[in-house]
Amino acid sequence: MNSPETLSLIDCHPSESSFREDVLDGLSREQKQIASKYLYDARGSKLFDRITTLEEYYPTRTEASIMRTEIDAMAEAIGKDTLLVEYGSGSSEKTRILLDRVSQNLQGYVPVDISRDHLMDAAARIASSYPDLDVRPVCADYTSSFPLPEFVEEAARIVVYFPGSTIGNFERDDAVAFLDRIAQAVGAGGGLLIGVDLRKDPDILHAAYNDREGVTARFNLNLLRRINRELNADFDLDAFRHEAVWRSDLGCIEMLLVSTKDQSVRVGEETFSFEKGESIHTEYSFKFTPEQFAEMASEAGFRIERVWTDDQDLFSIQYATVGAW
Ligand code: AVJ
Repeated sequence: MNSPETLSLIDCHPSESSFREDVLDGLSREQKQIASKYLYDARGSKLFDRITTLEEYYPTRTEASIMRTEIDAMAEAIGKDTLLVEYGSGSSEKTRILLDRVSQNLQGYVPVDISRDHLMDAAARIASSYPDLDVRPVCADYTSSFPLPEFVEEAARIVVYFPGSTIGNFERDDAVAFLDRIAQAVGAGGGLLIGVDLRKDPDILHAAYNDREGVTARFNLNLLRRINRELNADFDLDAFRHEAVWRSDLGCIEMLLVSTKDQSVRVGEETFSFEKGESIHTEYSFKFTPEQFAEMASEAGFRIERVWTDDQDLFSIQYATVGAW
């Protein structure tokens, strides 16, 4: 079924002007901020892939090991003739563990990602590894609404796969609103297979977001490089440093870019001033207790059916369904 020429793309890539508006708006705030989704340009996506292989970054390998251990139960939850929609598919490597087991049962696989080239590379690789699987990539910002391929009507159900604990990048209200949108998208009888990172010793968290090699620092600073290139700005990358701190008051890791001196930076026609020590907020990564996540999911209309964890309770994968409305 699959050859590179037949891999059709639904392209809803956000316009460059929304990036500009969001950056100008975010840098005008009292606490300067830029949404974490903008970390993932081509270089950012590559750096993130490297983060997932770091010794200190426990989530990816822990999630993969839970997948391998519990794959039969997950396959049973997903069922037959399901349309599997993956949000933020990235390099789709974890997906292979799932597809190795369920690809024959699926009606189709829809990887959704904001980084078009990364998406198309990954989708092409998946398509050639699973020649009988109908792969329909969608380039979109999955935090806003986007169309699913039309063949969705033929599916027995829709299951959204959302690994990586990216749900932790949303503040609580936004996370519930986002889960609510997933519930609407999959409809009654639909499901959500989601990776949810758990509360743990802050030292483990600190190490995971401040790796010794400095890959996370480069990932964070890449945002300024991207703004320089795409928005004609003049950030001095040597005058900002990466910081990631555990916020026990909020229950999250907060990632910042901190100005190391008083300076002003031009972005297009506008100028922004920074005091020494002033920061740009670039990411929250919330860590949940199982109860906290169940509460949020239920506010969005999901019921948690299964929770799988590793033997140290570092990470969880949860299966939730939408009942009849
Ligand atoms: C995959 C988005 C959940 O928050 O751990 C990794 C992103 N940021 N290191 C995370 C990230 C810094 C990652 N997410």
